[in-house]
Amino acid sequence: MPTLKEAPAEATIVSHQLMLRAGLVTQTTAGIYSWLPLGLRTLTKVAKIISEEQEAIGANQVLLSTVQPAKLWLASGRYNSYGEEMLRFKDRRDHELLYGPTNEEQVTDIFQRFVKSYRQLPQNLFQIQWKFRDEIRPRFGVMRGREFLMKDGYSFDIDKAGAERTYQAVFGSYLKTFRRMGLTPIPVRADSGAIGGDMSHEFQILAETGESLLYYDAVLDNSEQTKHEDLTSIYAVAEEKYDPRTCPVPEQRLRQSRGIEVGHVFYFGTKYTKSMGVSVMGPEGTPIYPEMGSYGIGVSRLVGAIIESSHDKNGIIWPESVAPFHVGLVNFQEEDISCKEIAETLYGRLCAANISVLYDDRPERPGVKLANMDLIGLPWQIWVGPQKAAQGKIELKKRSTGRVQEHTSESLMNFFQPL
Ligand code: 5CA
Repeated sequence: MPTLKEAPAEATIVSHQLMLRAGLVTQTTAGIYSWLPLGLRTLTKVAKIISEEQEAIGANQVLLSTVQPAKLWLASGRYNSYGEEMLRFKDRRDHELLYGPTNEEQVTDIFQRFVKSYRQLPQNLFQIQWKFRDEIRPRFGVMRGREFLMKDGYSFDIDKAGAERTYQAVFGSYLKTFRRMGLTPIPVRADSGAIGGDMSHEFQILAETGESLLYYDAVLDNSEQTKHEDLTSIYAVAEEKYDPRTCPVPEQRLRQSRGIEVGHVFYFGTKYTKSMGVSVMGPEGTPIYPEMGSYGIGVSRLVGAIIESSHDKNGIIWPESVAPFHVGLVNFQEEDISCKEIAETLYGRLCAANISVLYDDRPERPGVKLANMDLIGLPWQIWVGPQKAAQGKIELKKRSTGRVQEHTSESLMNFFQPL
């Protein structure tokens, strides 16, 4: 847990500063990061929530290789158009390879090997895998990296109606996914850019430091109760698409804010199946081109986005669902026999109750330990100090409110494990 007192000068936004100060990541080279123990624990929790919500809509997890042969992209026609963002290289046999920036071609190729009939449709596959995009301006830490972790999903349906149903199912799962991380997602109608296609939404998290400027209907600020069908159509667009003359939202209800794009969904029909010549036998005995969509979530970017939306001047405030540990146990006086006894007994009991605990028994000053605990932002802190210990008491602090309560070991265990 290599925490830092000061943020390195290169970090200009709060999430980047806090990720470095709390020792979540460390930079390898421009736009490329290594994940340290605390950061990896949160990244893993974010990935797990995403996987659970994908599985809940019937998608199956796979893990495709990061390296792809150029020939797949020559087949779709994207090898030349994708440009300098693609990291290309040759192996010792002079074969052209690339590090995947996205995987539409590769997944379509795999689909073709195993799916031959419309009876095997629909198929929905997803993975959580590293991507490389040689961004011109990598910045803001993991927010716009060159190497980054993405959840990418790909669906194949028999017809347009089926593809639209899948698109809607993924749309709904994204709302749930982001809400489980304590975020309020704003679905924004979008262009499909390099992925191509007919229908597309971005999922944006409001934040002052976001790279996109959004115009949206104020009802989206409290969209928790709004039905998902309405959310696909309530007005929200990025700056490039905003036109005051055609904007349907009355001025007093129009909001303007910056946002971080944490997800992006695309429906693009037969774009890849046609260009790559991938068909299946249809119900009429003639081949049909399956209708596709692809669906991305910025997994590593989300860690930054969550911090951007949940912190204070002292540090990160993790939502419980993604916190690296549930509780931080601070022993103020590691040499004091009764403090040590209380802290270690509690540690054992909490672990046995399946509550994840970070036990700080370093020989540091109490002030340093408390500042560190606030910085790393675990939802709960348990303080064990000699004065309270003499009365059989310990203290419990809730990071999000700052409120401190006195407890006995028994009442504390009941608090965390009410059964
Ligand atoms: N093939 C589609 C969907 S699977 C695709 O690649 N979509 S994407 O380009 O929009 O990327 C999906 C998500 O990855 C984005 O919404 C964003 O959250 C994240 N992302 C994209 N580029 C970066 C980057 N340079 N650094 C961190 N995250 C990124």
